[in-house]
Amino acid sequence: MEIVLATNNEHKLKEVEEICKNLDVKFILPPKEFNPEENGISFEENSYIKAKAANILTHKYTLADDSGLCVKALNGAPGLYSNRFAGTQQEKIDKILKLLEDKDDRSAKFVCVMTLLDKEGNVKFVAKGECKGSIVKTQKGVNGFGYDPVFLPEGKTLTMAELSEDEKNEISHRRNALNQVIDFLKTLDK
Ligand code: ITT
Repeated sequence: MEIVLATNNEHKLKEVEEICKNLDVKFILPPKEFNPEENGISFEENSYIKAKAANILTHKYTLADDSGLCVKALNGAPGLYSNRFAGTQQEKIDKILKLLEDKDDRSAKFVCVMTLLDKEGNVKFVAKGECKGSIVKTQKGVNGFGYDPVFLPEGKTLTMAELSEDEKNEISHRRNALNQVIDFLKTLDK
């Protein structure tokens, strides 16, 4: 089965491909015109906007991933705006660390909402995955992407960016959402 992964983020593609490597699914990226305006007010809405935009261009099964980091002491920010929180990724990380400087409660979670559309653009499945943890005081690690260097997953002693690719993919919000999508895809085979 061929599925368009409605993203411009190559890290997401790599993680999704790795998690699904034993399945009979080939992920392809949308054409370069894919540039949806993510103007929804929830992960669910933005996930649908991305999936629909890619489906209109390709008329194929489409999967979108809208994700972000939600920090409790910041009332859930950057959340939906994780990618637009500041300029470079380093500036985004610096901004989080600065905002949390005097905060005792550093709990946070990564959220991922995946939307699967069929060829006709109908919603077939929506899944939400989370990964709970906290924000460390000093960034560590170079693996993964985004906010991984400042995120300490619950029960771990290493940041997400210090974990190996496989270790991240075992516990991530993306893994969690994708497991549900995979279970759904298996029901289509029957
Ligand atoms: P697409 O919209 O093209 O899929 P994007 O990177 O803009 O790519 P989002 O709108 O979903 O994706 O924004 C998610 C941001 O949240 C992303 O740019 C990262 O900064 C952060 N993020 C999401 N998943 C993450 C992960 O696994 N590790 C670290 N940061 C993550």
